[in-house]
Amino acid sequence: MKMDSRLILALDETDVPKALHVLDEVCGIIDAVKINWPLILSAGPEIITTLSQKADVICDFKIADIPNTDRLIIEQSVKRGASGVIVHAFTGTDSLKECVSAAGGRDVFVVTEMSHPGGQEFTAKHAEEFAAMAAECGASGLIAPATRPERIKKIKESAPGLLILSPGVGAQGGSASNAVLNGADYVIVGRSIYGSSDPKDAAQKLADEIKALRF
Ligand code: O7M
Repeated sequence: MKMDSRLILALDETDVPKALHVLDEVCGIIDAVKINWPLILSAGPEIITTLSQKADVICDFKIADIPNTDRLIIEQSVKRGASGVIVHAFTGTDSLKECVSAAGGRDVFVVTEMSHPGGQEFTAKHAEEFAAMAAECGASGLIAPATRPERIKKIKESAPGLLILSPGVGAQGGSASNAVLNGADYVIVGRSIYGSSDPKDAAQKLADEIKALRF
């Protein structure tokens, strides 16, 4: 994945023509597009291939299963054009190692502490362990919460070599600047871009905000 604007679009728009329009508007600005079940269930899995012709696609299936099932999901995602996948960590080392192996060099990003309030109930208690395990298993990066930027710093300390992708900017109350200043390499932004009346302008403003911090 390129590292230019450091902005990843979370395209959770379920109106498929609108989703395609949003991506066309912002694909010159973003570094990648992340897709999740809302768009896949609306558009069908072919959307992975369609979008991969316009941008790097990260399949956010938050995979969390036994190693064999994890492998089957990742193989199907890669076959359709995913350049990265997102997986949960709580399934343990064997599952995570299998995910990295199945991805065959594509990026595997591992969820640590989730950005919503409920993320503090369980995931926060194990986030540093998840991060260290992800590093040990050969993952490319971690998902850490822009809603609690001080936690990004802590999580990064547990796995210094891994990229940090940080969701929770905008609609969930987090700020792109605070996330990046606390160690995020990329921010993941959904509704503040695809829900905007001018997605291109919204994305450009975020990209400019991040660029102004450098470095
Ligand atoms: O900017 P939003 O709030 O509209 O969208 C945020 C996206 O990031 C959305 O696709 C969520 O599913 C995802 N996300 C979180 O919001 N919080 C998390 O802790 C983790 C993710 C995520 O991307 O996990 C990989």
